[in-house]
Amino acid sequence: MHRPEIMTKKDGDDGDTGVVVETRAKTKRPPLYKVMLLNDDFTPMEFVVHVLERFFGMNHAQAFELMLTVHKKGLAVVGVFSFEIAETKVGQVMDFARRHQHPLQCTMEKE
Ligand code: TYC
Repeated sequence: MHRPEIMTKKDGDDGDTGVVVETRAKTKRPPLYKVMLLNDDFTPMEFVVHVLERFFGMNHAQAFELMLTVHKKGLAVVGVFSFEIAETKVGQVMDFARRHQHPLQCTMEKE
């Protein structure tokens, strides 16, 4: 004779409704910031080349080429960094230019 099967807790029913919702923590990458150098008519070319070598780790040829790009185009991105690093670079360049009484401007912008 057939009897209905009753599943009791001790038989392994966990009490859940059986719907599995997958949850995955969203890992957002931190935003990046472009650091830009602006052209002006007064800052000496050699000074800008020195800035690019000193604060952006470029060799002389790379620094000279990028300085010429800024000179011709008006501005150029000289690096892309996290907010904190970008802020530090801008501060270092602005401070260095001010101490040497050059009007060189360095800014940052969210990418
Ligand atoms: N235009 C400057 C000059 O002719 C050189 C220069 C280049 C200045 C790049 C600023 O970000 C700059 N002396």
